[in-house]
Amino acid sequence: MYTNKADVIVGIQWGDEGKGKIVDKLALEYDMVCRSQGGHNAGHTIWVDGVKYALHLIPSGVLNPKAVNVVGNGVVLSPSSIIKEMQQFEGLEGRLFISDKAHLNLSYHAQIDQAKERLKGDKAIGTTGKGIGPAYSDKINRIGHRVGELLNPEKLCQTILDYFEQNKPIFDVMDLHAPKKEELLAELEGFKEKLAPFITDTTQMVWRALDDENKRVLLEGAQGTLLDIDHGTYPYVTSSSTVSAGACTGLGLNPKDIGKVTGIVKAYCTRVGNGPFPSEDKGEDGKRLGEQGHEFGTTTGRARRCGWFDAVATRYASRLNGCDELALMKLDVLDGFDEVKVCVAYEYNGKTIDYVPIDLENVTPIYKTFKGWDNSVGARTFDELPATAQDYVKLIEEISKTKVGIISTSPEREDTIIL
Ligand code: 2SA
Ligand code: MG
Repeated sequence: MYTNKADVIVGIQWGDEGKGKIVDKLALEYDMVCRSQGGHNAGHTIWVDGVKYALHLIPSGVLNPKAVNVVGNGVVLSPSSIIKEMQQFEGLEGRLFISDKAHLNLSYHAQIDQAKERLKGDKAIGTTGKGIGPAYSDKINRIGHRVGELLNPEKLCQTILDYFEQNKPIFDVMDLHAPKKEELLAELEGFKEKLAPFITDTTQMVWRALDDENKRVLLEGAQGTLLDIDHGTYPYVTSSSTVSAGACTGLGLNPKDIGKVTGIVKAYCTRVGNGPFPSEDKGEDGKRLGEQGHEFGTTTGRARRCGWFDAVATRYASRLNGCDELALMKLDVLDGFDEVKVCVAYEYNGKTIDYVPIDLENVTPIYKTFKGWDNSVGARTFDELPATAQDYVKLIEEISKTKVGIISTSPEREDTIIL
């Protein structure tokens, strides 16, 4: 039973670890690529034969003509966003499937998200403003609407109008108004027309692919472990389970279905939005990391906060996800620094600790400093790396207690070291 397993790719930091490069490569080797959580707050850009594709909700397997792509029940789906994304591709029917149990993320969710952020002032989370939190809140609150309901727009339209009626006092505070019935109905009918051929019971599909068809299945994570709703830096997190276990509930899989777990880490750290970030460098080095690493969000274009590699947080995240190995991305961005640092422990309440406490904002990082190196860029074997860069990688393995299996030394697909 359950001999054929699904492999998982998961972000180990605060998202933007460079999952795109790994997933693009792997998507060519898998028959099915699935998303299990998040929504159009995720995003990466893929270049194929000089053509640029922006992906937010559609799994990366879309660029492999032989792969089937699944948007699982754990995702919050913005119909307008996925319809726009779909326009980049031809012949998606039979290659893209959306779970009828996924929850709808509609335009009012984004309005609520943005209004709540405004009302929070300087306590704002720094969300992407895409309605992710409100859509998941409605799901957990049992007042959400599921993708399958799009198949009956009349009924869904009425349920949404009732929802606005029932919550009117709350929406009044936020200055939000119910959509007009005719406009809402027309919009929902448009969604049905475009999306109906793709809506199905994806749980059964994934089971069939694994159990009966012996297909290779990849589960593609979005965001990162430190943004996980339970295990991240709450409340400065996203609203979904970003860890590998979340990939089970988000697709209808069981823990025995999971095969290899690859954690993606960047050779330094970044985060967008607010919240604790112990190894952040607010000085020249942080600025330089941002410039050399082109650290601007693909979804919102925001500049990312930058800092040094946090090996303590990596060990925590690796244990949470059950990582078999780490893929260490963007090592070349560290080229040219006089010194490179790794956070190896925290000082917390006067003690040295090696774990991630609940109040991460109250730790001070303890660093090991390396003399910098110049030319890791483009290395394709471990031996080609400068000696200090090799030591850097070995220290990361040692403290995070996880093997580094892949090292990326440039955005080019070939500039990758496989260990
Ligand atoms: P939200 O909009 O409710 O999910 O925002 C809550 C927090 O989560 C952060 N967040 C992200 N941080 C980095 N990258 C994100 N998406 C990546 C991208 C895609 C990826 O490149 O756009 O790596 O999978 C992402 N999505 C949400 C957000 O900044 C808030 O701190
Ligand atoms: Mg990204």
